[in-house]
Parts: sequence; C-alpha cells; structure tokens
Amino acid sequence: MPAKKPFYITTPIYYVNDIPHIGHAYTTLACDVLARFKRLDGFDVMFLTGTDEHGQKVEKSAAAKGKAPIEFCNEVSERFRELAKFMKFSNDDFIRTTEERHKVSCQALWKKIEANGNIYLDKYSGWYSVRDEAFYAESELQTASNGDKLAPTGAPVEWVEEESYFFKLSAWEEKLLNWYETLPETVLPKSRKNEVKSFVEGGLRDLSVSRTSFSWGVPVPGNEKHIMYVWIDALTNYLTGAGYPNTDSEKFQKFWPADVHMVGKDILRFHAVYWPAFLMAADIEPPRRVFAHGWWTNEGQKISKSLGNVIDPFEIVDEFGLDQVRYFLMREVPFGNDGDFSRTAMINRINSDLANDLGNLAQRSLSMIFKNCDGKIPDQGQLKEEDEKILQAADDLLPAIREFMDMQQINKVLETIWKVVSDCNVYFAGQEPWALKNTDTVRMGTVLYVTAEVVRQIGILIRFIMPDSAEMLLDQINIDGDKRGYDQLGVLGRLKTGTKLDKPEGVFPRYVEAENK
Ligand code: ME8
Repeated sequence: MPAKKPFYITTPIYYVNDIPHIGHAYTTLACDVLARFKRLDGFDVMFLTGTDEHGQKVEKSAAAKGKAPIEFCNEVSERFRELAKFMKFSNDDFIRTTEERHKVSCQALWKKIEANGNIYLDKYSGWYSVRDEAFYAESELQTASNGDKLAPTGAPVEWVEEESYFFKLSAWEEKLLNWYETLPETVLPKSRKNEVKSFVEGGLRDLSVSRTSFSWGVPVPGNEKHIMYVWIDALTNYLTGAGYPNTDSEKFQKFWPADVHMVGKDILRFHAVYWPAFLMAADIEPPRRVFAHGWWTNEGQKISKSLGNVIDPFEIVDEFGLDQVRYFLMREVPFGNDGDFSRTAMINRINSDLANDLGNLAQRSLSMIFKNCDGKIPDQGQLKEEDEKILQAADDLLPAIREFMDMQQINKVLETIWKVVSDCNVYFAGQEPWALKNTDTVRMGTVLYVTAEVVRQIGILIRFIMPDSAEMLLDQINIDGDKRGYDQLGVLGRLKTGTKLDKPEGVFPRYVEAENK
C-alpha cells in the first residue's frame, strides 16, 4: 500500500488570560472538521492545538488573581483541554508553551535565525499594547475622547524604552511578496492576501523581538536578561509540534511544512508576515497556507467581557446539542466571512436542515423499510432514469466536496451535501413509495433501496461534521466500521441488499423552546 499522504493542521494557541469562548471553539472546530475530513479521505493527519502561556498579558492576569503564573496557566490551560474533549475535537497533540520541549525549540530557532545574521541588539523606543501583545507605530494610533492613545484595535498602549533584540524583517519584503504568489494559495481568503500584500508593499520595519521589563517567558540564549517576544515564542509552537529542532526526525520530515495554519483575521499579520519571515530567516520552509477566518458577533454585537455577552461553548452545546452546534457554526457563515450568532438562526438550522431535511429523509425511508421489507434492505431491482439521477448526484458529492475542502470552503461543502438531501426528499415524495405498497412492491423496494443508499452515503459524508449523529445513523443501517471511509469500501461502494436494519430512531430531534414544551 502506498504511504498515506501527510496533512498537518494547526489552530492558534490561545492565551490563557481568559477562559475559552465561542471564538476559540470556532477556530478549533474548523480545524477538527478539516482534520476529520482528511483522515476519512485517507491522509495521515496531525492536528495540533494548545495554549499560549507566556508574556506580559498572562503574567498580569495571574498577578490579578493572586496566583503564580504557572499555577494560573495550569488552571486555564486545563479548561481549553476540557473544551477540546467536550466538543470531541480530534487533536493529536496539545501544546503548552511552558513545556520544556517548546523552550528547547524556541531557543534553537532563535540561534538559527541569529547565526544567519538576522538578529541584532539595539534599543526599542515606541508604543506597545499588552492586550494585543503588539508594537505599534505612532502613525497607527488613534486618540480616545479623553486624549489617551489607543492601538488600532482600541487597546491601551504604553511607551516602552528598553534594550531589545531586533529581527531584520525589512530584509524579507521581496521574499514574502514572492511567497504570497506561490500556488496553491498561501494566504486565503484572497481579500486577506491582498491586505497582507499591501502591508508588506508599504515597507517593513525591523521588529523588536525581546523584552527586558518582565520575566515570564523563554530567555534569549546567551543573554538571559532578555525574554523572547511572546509572538516569536508562540508561533514557534507549530514547529515544536512537528518535532523541531529534530529536523531529521521522521515526524518533522513528514509533517513540515504545515499544510494549514488556521487563524482568526485578528492575527493574520503575525502568521502571514512575521512567521514566514522568521522561518525563511532560519532556512526553514514556510507553511503551505495560512487561512484567516472571520469574526463572530453575538446578536449583532461585538463579543466582549465588558458587554457581558460572551458565548460559553459549554452552555450552548448543553442547550442545543454538540452536533447541532458543530453544524450551525460551520454552515451558517461562508467560511472566511464574519458571522452573527443568533438563537433564531441556530434553531432554524436545527429544525429545518437537520430535523426536517436530513432527519425526516432518513427516518421516513428507513421506517418504511423496517415495516414493509422485513427489516432488511430490499433489492435494488430495475433502475429508472430518476433513480439513476439521484444516485449519480450522491456519487458526485465526494469529488465536489474535496475541491471545496482544499480551499477550506466548509460551508460550500455542507451546502453541496444538503442540495442532494433536498433533491432526495423531492425524489422520495415524488415516487410515493407508500402508495406502491399495495400495487407494486418491487418498485417500492427500488425506491426505498435508492433512498437508503443516498442516506448511507450522506451518513458517511457527514461524519467529519457531526460525528455522533453520523455514527448513529450508520449504526441503524448496520454499516461495518471499516466501510465508513471515503473510499471504494465506504462511500463509493453500494448498500448490500438483505442488510438488516435496527429499528430506526430519529437522529435529529426538533428543537422546541422550553416554554412551549
Ligand atoms: O491571539 N470570532 O490568542 P487568543 C472568531 N495567543 N474567532 C475568534 C473570536 C471571535 N469573536 N474571538 C477569538 C492569540 N477568536 C494568540 C495566538 S498563535 C501562534 C498565538 C479566535 O486567545 C480566533 O481564532 O487571543 C483568534 O485568532 C483567536 O481566537 C485569538 O485567540
């Protein structure tokens, strides 16, 4: 058997200054969905997530809670691991930047960049925002109504003057501009690539990459009073996860460069400008792609702690169901665009796409088979044109959704699948198998066979998005575990006549508001 093709996907590592919210769950979910899809499609996947635990912001948050930084990090990081379990994220590893393996990796990368002549010691004087952990030029700042200077994100800034190491970012403009044009697309969506390109075309200044005014971080090798800038530390997690600095290891050889770094649009510049420049400066290949997704608001409002409208992923999953939330988040918004979380939209998706469309299709067809065909999948019989047409539509799904997945157009994948669900409902209603019960049981068998076959294929195809519900559905049709992949044995195969059904149970319940129950 040929070796499986590797696929390495990463989430941002989340700051532990705050507990996880819907935004963090969203990014990791998108990666989980991509990772599961690729595994089902025969790839050897490594999916990495984790927590970003160093820097001034975390140090201050720990102090505000009266805790030692590491004690504080342990607690909040644990909450992110709980979320991953709770939402059935299939990450292969969870990295914490406070781990020894990561310190070793950061220091090795630093030394390599320095040995290549890309780091020099100077003095930084300028603006810094602890909340954003970012340096800003005077020209980028806004002035608040009280006269205070603010970062473009609205975060407070402070004046910093200290000795600092600098990374020669200015030397990498041309190489970066070339990298953006490497195909297949290195930065997506395209609008984001254009943003990043014009930022680079506007000229890059060297970047301060160490601080001396606090100690919570990775020391600079050879000059330990300097702590590495938290972003060089954080970005290096992607290398650490692949086994760096063991570049000869099987793992590193297999998984580097990463296939997709998934990020929110807020941190695109770090990933699509600084990170590839750091890597190229260390003679390491940059990632194959950075994808920046959009921003969620809550019922039209910016999500923020001060507005008290933070959406807790644990709560919404408890209320609506895990697969329902997974489906909603991936379906509601064109992936890459901003999206608005609203209860009405969530309930509509659950009741219309899941309960009415897919749920009813499965329940009606499988119940009819259970009652009228001795609980077994009937003979396919003689296929008519309309039968062939709907089967062909299902067979065409995999190649179509592969293409969308390669561009991370997750919502398009779901739209494409649901178009076949809806066409199959039209087919089923049009064929009226219930009316054939007393007139033509052979034809009834064909219609039920065809519908069950489409349900089987959809059941396999949706495993990456709604793992539990898909398994329940496939269990009811008694599909073997090894016949649930995206291959000839699985989705590309055919349902076997005579397969015994379990009593069909609705897999996608309707959501009923509590007061109407
Ligand atoms: O930036 N909508 O960590 P962070 C969508 N540690 N996504 C959202 C969101 C929202 N309203 N809010 C947060 C950091 N996110 C750094 C990253 S990586 C080397 C270091 C998601 O805890 C989105 O993915 O602030 C965003 O990029 C990320 O959380 C920011 O997480």
